[in-house]
Amino acid sequence: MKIYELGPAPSARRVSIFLAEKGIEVERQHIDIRGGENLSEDFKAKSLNGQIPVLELDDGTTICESVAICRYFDEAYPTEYSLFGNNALEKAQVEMWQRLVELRGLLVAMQAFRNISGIYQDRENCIAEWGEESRQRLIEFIPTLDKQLAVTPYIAGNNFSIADITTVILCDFIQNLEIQIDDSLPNLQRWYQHVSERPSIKA
Ligand SMILES: N[C@@H](CCC(=O)N[C@@H](CS)C(=O)NCC(=O)O)C(=O)O
Repeated sequence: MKIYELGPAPSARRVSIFLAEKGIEVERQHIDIRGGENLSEDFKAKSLNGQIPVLELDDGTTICESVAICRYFDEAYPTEYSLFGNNALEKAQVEMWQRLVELRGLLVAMQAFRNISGIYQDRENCIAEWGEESRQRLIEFIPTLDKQLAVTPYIAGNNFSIADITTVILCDFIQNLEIQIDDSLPNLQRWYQHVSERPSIKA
């Protein structure tokens, strides 16, 4: 079993934090995404979305999309406490927040960064105005997280979950967009300091 990744890239880090939380170690292979290694036919044969991270199982089966990879490990290596929720209500709340943070937060942040910086202009049409619009939508979404954390200790409720992992990744990534978690977001600030102490996230 092997994970193709670039360690500090947000989607790869999401899987790494998840694995560290579960205490699972997996062989890694570095992929030079800036240099376009993920654009090769060999890599695209492994990854349906042409991106990292990709998990390759011993029988050659490959899985892309970071949450799908986390889901595989959650099911294949069950522990007493699941980061995807532990009863019907918790599972639905984790799924709801996971989707909200991903669709309204992380993907929008990535679109903003890619389109403003033009970092991947060798492989996609970058539209600066779309990047700015995405950045603005992200700024409008972030207070939703602060509001939620005023009433629950973690993003999806009383327990740390994959929704917290996605939110940590988002909070770190928005620094690339010059968006700060400032004093206008006291609950998000408190939560961020608290979860940053977890060994999985410190690593
Ligand atoms: N939705 C995907 C996003 C994956 C993604 O955006 N990967 C980036 C690195 S964080 C990548 O491979 N970028 C290179 C490219 O798009 O060419 C996931 O969660 O796995």
